[in-house]
Amino acid sequence: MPIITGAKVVVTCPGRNFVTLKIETDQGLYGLGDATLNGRELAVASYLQDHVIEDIWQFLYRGAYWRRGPVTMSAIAAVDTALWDIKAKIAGLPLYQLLGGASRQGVMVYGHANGADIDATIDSARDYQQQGYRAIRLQSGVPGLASAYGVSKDKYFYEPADGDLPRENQWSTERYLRSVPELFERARAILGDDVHLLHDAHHRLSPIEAGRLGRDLEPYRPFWLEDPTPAENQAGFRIIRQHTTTPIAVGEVFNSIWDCKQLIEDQLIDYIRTTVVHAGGITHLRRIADFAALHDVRTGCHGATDLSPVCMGAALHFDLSVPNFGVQEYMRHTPETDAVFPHAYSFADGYLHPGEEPGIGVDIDEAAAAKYPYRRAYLPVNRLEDGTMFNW
Ligand code: CS2
Ligand code: MG
Repeated sequence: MPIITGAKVVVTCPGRNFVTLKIETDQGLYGLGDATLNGRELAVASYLQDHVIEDIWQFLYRGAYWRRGPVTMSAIAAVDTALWDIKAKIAGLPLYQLLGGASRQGVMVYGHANGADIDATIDSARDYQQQGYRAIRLQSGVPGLASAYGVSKDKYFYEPADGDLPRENQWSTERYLRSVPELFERARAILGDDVHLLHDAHHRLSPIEAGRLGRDLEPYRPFWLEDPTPAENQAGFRIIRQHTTTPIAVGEVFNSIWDCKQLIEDQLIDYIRTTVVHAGGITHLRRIADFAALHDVRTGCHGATDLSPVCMGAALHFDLSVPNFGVQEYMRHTPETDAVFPHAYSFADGYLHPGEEPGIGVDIDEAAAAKYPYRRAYLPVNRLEDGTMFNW
């Protein structure tokens, strides 16, 4: 068996910041793990460089006095993913084979259609449909609001962390709740019945407002309504459930099974969005998925651009293997990012496949990474129209 000889942290910014852990062995084999935490990249880099040197998940999790939290769990995830990568490379198998083999032929992904208004959003969705996507997320600008989170200026590439200091967006729940049902009504009429339509509320609603939105969207049969309300108060989701049959997805900001225990146990959600990097790696994500399966909850891993190709590769092996897979988010990375992280995964007919290379099938070109030094970038914050700091 190869012996671990070292670990290094690569921080690079090919258009956006990524933190990657590389664990090296005495036999030239190495494993990679994504450790990117959007807007807090250097905190995880420091955690890895200064505190994490061991290789066992339980030791890292249970041995730490300050357990959980996004920084700790992203660091543990990077170690865990890199070790799975090494193990699969030693076995000479793509990682999904070590996870029990493929449960399906491909991983259904959803793309991001967005636009300044409803027409532009539907145009963008048609474009995705023509490219073969079977599931599409719809986000549109809200009439009367200058900007909206999740709506890109670029047709394909969207980067929410765009300011050296946090940008401020304006928010109006009333305007938003009026505009989304209209978007879905028109989209369903134009795009037809054979495409899954998704929407992300980005934690902007109270439970009762979310219940109303879910109910208003029911005639258009959304695949899911994501992050309707902040999930610190897990019991709040009961109110949403009492008012709508629209499926609910949550969890991109969760980092442990404890964050979703009640939501899953009480069947208050339909999709759990935790993913490899922010939820403790493959090892912990499998535990969450198994727990979810017992309660009829399916997976729907977060896959925005701040989840590096290393995370995407690992997530695809996980997705291919878990029985209760639902969908995988797929926001394409820029050509610069793809060049830093050459990968075996590929898209065809609405599905991604992780490829057959041993390990997770994603590499890092360290010389290319070195050309892009870290640049500070923050996610925006929200204020209501009267300037109140938005509370939800
Ligand atoms: C979004 C992301 O992809 C999503 O569902 O919620 O844009 C998310 O806000 C960013 O990944 C935050 O880092
Ligand atoms: Mg989201």
